[in-house]
Amino acid sequence: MARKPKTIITCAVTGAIHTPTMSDALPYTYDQIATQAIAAAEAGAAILHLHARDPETGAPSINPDDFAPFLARIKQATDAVVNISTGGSLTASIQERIKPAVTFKPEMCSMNMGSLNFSFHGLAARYKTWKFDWEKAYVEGSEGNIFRNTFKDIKEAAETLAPDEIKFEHEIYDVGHLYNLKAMADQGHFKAPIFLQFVMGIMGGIGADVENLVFLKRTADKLFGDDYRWSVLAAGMSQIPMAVTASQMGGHVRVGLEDSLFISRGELAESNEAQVTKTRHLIEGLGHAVATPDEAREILGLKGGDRVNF
Ligand code: KMH
Ligand code: ZN
Repeated sequence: MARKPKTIITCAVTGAIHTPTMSDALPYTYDQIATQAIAAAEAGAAILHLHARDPETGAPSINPDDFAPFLARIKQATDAVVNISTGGSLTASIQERIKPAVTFKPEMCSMNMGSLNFSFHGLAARYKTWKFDWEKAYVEGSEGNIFRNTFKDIKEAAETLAPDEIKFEHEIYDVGHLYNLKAMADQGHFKAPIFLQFVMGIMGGIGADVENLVFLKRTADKLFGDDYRWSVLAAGMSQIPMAVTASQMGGHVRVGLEDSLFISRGELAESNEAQVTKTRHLIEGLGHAVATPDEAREILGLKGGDRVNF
């Protein structure tokens, strides 16, 4: 009998949605981001999806200077694949957003495949006081956010990054984004195997449920045949249940405090590592092995950790 393919766990360590008030575990200093990323890798995350933050205030940052300190530490301490976000701001231009990836030339970076309303304003009502001044307006203001990713933006990002041979984590927030990707792949912008991250449960995108996942996967099969690999991230409480579902359907999984602050219903996670460990145990308990970083490199066709610029 053919062996089951291994499951890649990505850990998205801090992101740009949650704020320090929401959980004491959310890392934002260079040391906290490095320490939690390294622990997540040791627990079984083969890929680390990384955003930066201002180390004083915890506000999301896309300044390459805020990435450099933790990238160096992570590289020294782990063999994990580093994936740098190009979606760390809902207001900056695409050229600003890709600067960290252009600077550090990681093995992977995110590539958001369409424009959408992108909101988390509903979270604001849960907090009466805030740790930092910027947080309340940031969270409430997301009610008016459009996350802009036009065809021209995506083309500019793909063309600028093409010489660096970075594998994209294509963020697919809805079924139409698969068609956007197909059109651009047909124009030669992306190399097989393409890597899809089905993003489920963001307000503005598709909801996190099994029927929707089956529809996304069926559509991807129709459009990309054997030329793709896929993973699921579900926002909030659905995170770990949908990750386990994806693994049972032959997909890869993404967890981490970027996408959910919880370890179980109503209980905050102590760390990224805790979410990775729980997910790993569930996946392994159901008979799937978890991929090492080198196995993830093989599955996704990555350039190698020795060809990055950090
Ligand atoms: N925070 C996720 C819902 C990116 O970094 O480019 C989407 C994301 C986007 O990870
Ligand atoms: Zn991200």
